[in-house]
Amino acid sequence: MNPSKKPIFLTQFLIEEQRSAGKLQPNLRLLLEVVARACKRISIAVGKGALGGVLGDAGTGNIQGEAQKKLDVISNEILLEANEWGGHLAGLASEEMDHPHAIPDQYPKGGYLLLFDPLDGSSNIDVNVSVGTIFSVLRVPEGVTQASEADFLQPGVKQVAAGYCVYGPSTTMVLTLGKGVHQFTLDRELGSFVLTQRDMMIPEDTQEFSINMSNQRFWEEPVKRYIDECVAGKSGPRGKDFNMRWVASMVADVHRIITRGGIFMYPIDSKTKAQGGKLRLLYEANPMSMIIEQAGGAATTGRERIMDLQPSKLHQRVPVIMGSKNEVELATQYHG
Ligand code: FDP
Repeated sequence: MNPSKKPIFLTQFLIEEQRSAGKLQPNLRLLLEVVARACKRISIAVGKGALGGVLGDAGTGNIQGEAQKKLDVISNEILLEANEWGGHLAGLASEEMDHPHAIPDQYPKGGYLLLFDPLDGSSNIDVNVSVGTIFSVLRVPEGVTQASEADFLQPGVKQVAAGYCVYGPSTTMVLTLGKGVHQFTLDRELGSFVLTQRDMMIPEDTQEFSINMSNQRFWEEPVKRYIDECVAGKSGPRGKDFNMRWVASMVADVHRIITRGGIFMYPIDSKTKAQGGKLRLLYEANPMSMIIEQAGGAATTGRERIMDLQPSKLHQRVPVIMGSKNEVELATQYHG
């Protein structure tokens, strides 16, 4: 951001998007503002750390059999509470809930569906490393007022907006409405998101890969080959040295890639094959794929474009390879 220029707040940015040839529907604008407000509350809760009494396990598990952290549960509740009354939604779905959350009877229903991973990177919460919120917005099928699970099963290409928030040294929100990717930074004193980068673009080439190397022995041949060649560096077939980064919060790893390029991989392996992969399609892989593609990158399962997949269940998992276009294409090509 140019400090001599007047800041553009998220509200102003969205109103301008709405005005420019009616690109952004008023109800979608309201939805995004409400999500941003909820993310500010999550950011405050995360930022308090041990002082807020919010660290540690909640003592419960989600549908995927993963232990829930207190902050997973708190973030989920913040997003539900913020969004259920506004009249812009016909349903919400979350990583932390087995089934979609119905809009309570007393509130009006709207034309959108909101899906989210309220706090991605749970293993990093207690150790003060960046975590984040990922969200995806779909249109509700025609004629539906109270959405059922089947209404959420839409391919990623149908998303009308997607975004994520990283709660790191600063809180940043990255957003796409289907035309470019824009970054906002939370001004903590003002309590407002300020536009800090318009039209983010991922470099097509990279020398940085991101994968959990401890899973190496479980990988399929194409992934082994791709990573072996990166590790071989200058003296290998790629003829250049690669660096490795693995935060283990997808939001933080993808944010780095959006900012300076790279390839992020959570491929299918023999450990996760039975469940279809590790990461969730509807509220992790799809929104991140939309953002990555809008920023000029690519996102595949190794075999197909992620956003073309027809989901078969709400908590479906998929293999993920995303980031700098030329690297994702090469890794995908190795899958034959
Ligand atoms: P987490 O389970 O801690 O929420 O969403 C799943 C995820 O984190 C991603 O954010 C992250 O990239 C990945 O899992 C980390 O997996 P590993 O524990 O295998 O490194």
